[in-house]
Amino acid sequence: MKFTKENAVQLVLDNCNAHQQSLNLNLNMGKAFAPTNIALIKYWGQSNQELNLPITDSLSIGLRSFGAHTQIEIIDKKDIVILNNQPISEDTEFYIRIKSFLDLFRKQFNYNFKVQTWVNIPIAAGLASSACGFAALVLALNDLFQWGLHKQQLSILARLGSGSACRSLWDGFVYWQKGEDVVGSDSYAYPLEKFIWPDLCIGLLIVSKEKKYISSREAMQQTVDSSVLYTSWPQQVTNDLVLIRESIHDRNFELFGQTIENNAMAMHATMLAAKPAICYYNEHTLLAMQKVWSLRKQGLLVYFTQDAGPNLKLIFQQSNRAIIEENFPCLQTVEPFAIK
Ligand code: 2P0
Repeated sequence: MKFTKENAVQLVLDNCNAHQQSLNLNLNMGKAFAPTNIALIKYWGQSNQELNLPITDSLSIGLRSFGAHTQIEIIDKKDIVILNNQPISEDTEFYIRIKSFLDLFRKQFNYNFKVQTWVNIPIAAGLASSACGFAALVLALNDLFQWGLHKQQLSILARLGSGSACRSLWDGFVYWQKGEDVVGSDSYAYPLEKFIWPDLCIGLLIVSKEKKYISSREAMQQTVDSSVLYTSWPQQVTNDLVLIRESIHDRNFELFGQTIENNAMAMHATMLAAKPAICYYNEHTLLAMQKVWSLRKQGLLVYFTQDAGPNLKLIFQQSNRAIIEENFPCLQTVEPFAIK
């Protein structure tokens, strides 16, 4: 019998006795914030599409001030979804995705919900808005029903909404272990709390706010199924995870930047070799990359990473912030480890 998302939800909730705890509804309203995350060593390719199980481990960084605030209430009639104060129509992909996710919980909790989310990043522009969105939704459900679930379990639930959402429950460096269990009970993320890097800066370089032309989910599958370069990807990730851990441990910024940039380029190379090719760059992306390379040639330590969209995230240290912002006037800089 196929193990479904519903089975996976039931497994998590049964283990924590959530049915009983749900009798303590939190005044019919749950609230939460989840930061978006940027993958430094990417997740690209699934071993199980139903459960969003990844082929490799991955490592990300939480963006603290950028993310999703979500509020969830129980209502009488059908689900209402509101994004940034705009009601979302029922025939949109966005509404259907949220509703389908809520359906996973209706076997245990047969309610309808009003979900309001405020996201302060461009939607669907490769800045992981679905990651923080699903993470915030799961946290808000946990608050509403007072499940008291451990973050590990919440990470599993968030993964069922969107793979990278399982990493969006923490600030700082976060590691998603792919796990070995075929039903995903050990495929969750956890924070690398010991490691902080106070002068690390991430600059969001938005070159386009357009919706991506192919979803990450489809693009991943197309790459796994048809790209001859994909066979080398798991080994690339294994090597890069060793390098990035070493660089974080030693605060070796050059190794850190090189590893991240190379990992992103290698991921996009696997996509370019897919049939048909998947290309998330546009001309502005390439110009920005060339500018980064040219600045590096001049001795400035700046690197980039790119996800499933044309935007770049620049990586640099606080000491170079002013000069980098001068070179990229529209850059939005985040300091993931600055003291709150
Ligand atoms: C990541 N990405 O590790 C990789 C790197 C994009 C490139 O996870 O289900 O947001 O489409 O929301 O998890 C993007 O995919 O997938 C992703 P969907 P998800 O962050």
